[in-house]
Amino acid sequence: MTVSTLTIYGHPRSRASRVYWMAHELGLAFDHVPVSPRNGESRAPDYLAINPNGHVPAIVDGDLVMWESLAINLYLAKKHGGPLAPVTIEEEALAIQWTTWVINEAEGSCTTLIQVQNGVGNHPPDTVNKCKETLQAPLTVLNSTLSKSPYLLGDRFTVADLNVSMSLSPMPRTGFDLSGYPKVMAWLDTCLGRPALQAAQEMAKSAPDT
Ligand SMILES: N[C@@H](CCC(=O)N[C@@H](CS)C(=O)NCC(=O)O)C(=O)O
Repeated sequence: MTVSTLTIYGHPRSRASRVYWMAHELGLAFDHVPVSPRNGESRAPDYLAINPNGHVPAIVDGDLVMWESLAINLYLAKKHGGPLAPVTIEEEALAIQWTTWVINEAEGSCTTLIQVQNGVGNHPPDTVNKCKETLQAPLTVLNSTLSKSPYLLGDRFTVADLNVSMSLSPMPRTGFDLSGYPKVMAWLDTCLGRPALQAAQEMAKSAPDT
């Protein structure tokens, strides 16, 4: 394990799981400070001093205080290198492209589908159909890309795959039929089956529900 000054604030059953996954991929030692998004902890003044948005995750890494899960992952990949990190400026550009793409094109609809599924929020009756319709175009783009190479940047799993697959990870639980996107289905299985994600999910099993 690499000696690290990294502290991750969050709850393993939240978007913090994206950062825990990355830390495990990189073999980083880190301190985990539990901050729940569900019981007011993420809105407490001492946590707002770290992330004024009141969301988890956030990290402190040496002098750097940072929030936004997918940006944190891009930072950690760049800092620690290894196979997940972009090697060239072009790869870095594409990792940023795919990360911003998933946030803008797919994550919102995916999150809404999961909220409807869990009975969270007040969504109009046609919400599910609208979200499913919205997701078709980005899934077509993703499927087409994955028809040309096994991973988003080519032959190896990188931070781009981690960020995009984790953002799309709720999809199978929403009842969305992915069979029309076979490359996406197979790639999601591969990405979400990685041992480092399993390790991050072990943390979730022992975390309190609040
Ligand atoms: N775009 C942010 C979103 C963070 C976010 O919304 N986190 C949720 C938990 S998954 C949260 O903290 N909710 C509690 C709140 O907003 O009070 C990221 O990816 O880090």
